[in-house]
Amino acid sequence: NQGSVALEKKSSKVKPPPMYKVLLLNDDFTPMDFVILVLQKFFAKDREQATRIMLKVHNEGRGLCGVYPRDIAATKVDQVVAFARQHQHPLVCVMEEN
Ligand code: TYC
Repeated sequence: NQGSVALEKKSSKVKPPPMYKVLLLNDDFTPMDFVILVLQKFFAKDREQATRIMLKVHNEGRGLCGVYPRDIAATKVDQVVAFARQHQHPLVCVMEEN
C-alpha cells in the first residue's frame, strides 16, 4: 500500500506523520484583541473564528489553534511566541502530540 510494490509486507506499516496540536494558554495580561490578531495572522482564522477560540482560551484556560505535522507545529509556536514577546505580551503557545 501507499505507493509500494505488491508482496512487500513491510509496506503495510507505512504510517502518516505524527500530528501535533498547537494550543494557546490563558494569561491575565495579553489583550484579547492581540490574541484575535495572532489567530488570524498565524492560523488563518477569520475574525469570527478567532474570537471564538480566544474566548474559549479565556474561559477554559486553553484552546486549539490547529493540528499540524511536527515541524510546522514547532514553527507556529516559535512565530507566535516571538511575535508576542516583540509586543511585550506574556502569551504562551505550546504543541502536544495528538
Ligand atoms: N485573559 C486575557 C484577558 O483577559 C485574554 C487572553 C485570551 C489571554 C487568550 C491569552 O491565550 C489567551 N485580557
